[in-house]
Amino acid sequence: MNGEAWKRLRKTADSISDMSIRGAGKIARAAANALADLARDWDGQSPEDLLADISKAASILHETRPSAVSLRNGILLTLRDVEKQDSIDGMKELLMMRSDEFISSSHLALEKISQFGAKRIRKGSTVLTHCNSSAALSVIYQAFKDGRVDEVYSTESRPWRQGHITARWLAEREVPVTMIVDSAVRHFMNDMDIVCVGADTITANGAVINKIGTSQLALAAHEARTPFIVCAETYKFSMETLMGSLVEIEDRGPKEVADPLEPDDFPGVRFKNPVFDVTPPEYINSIVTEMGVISPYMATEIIRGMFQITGPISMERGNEDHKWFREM
Ligand code: RUB
Repeated sequence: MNGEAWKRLRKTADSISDMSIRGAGKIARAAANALADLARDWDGQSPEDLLADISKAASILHETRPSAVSLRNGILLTLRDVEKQDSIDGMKELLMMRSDEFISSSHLALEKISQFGAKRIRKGSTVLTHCNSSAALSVIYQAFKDGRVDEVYSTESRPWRQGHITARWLAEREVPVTMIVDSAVRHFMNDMDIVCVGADTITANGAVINKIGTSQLALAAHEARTPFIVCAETYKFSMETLMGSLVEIEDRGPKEVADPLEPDDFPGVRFKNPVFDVTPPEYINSIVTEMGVISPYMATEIIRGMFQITGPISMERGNEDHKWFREM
């Protein structure tokens, strides 16, 4: 098997692990691309070997951020029906086609989300955003170009400070932007006209899992009666939650919290660093997807459509999708 192709795949996996590639959409597209790249150069002998290598590659990529539903869905959509092909060429072609489809449909989704979401922002608005979401920024920037946004407030987004990326990105495009620390959110909420954030995962009951601190923004927005909208492509909706699974929250360890010191500089101190939190649907006005602007309570409809589930969902369906992933 082509060693260079494996090296490239592991490099993508490392870039996702160390956050050089981050954000739900970007990691999903990177994984889809890495799988296609591996398939293109695969030079083994049997379809069984190809399937085994695809499954190994899928597991390596999935392990990088195992709780990221976008990553899982990006992989599953890329691999859909590949095992049903009876030749190596057939499998490779289908996988590469699915990968292209996933990547281009995910770009198109962002374009549609920007158009739909911008209309939810009234002229003269000050918008608050959190972390660094391509989907939320696509909406905010479209609204700015349409003359609807006067100013954006961007939280710093500790511990990793993705808010710095957001603030710079907006400033480069001449969008007036103010950065605040996360704990200043309630202090400023009455000055905001709308809160606009992205999502890592959306569950079957309409809860949104996004960067830690998102639920505090939602709570403060709810108290101030400020609309709170979430911008997310449909592949961020989780099928597993329809079958009862709970979404695991990633903990990235003490280093990011202790920063700039080392965890060892705090003798006797324990650290917790959950990097996502859960915002319940009652605090969310709408979710802007490429399928339209929906109520969070419509999440099941999106999940059924995306995974082509008609009628009752079977447990086999969940097991079927698990087949690609194994302990690495
Ligand atoms: C990023 C984050 C983003 C969502 C959506 O977290 O929480 O809001 O991933 O991003 P991290 P996008 O930096 O830990 O990946 O809209 O770009 O998919």
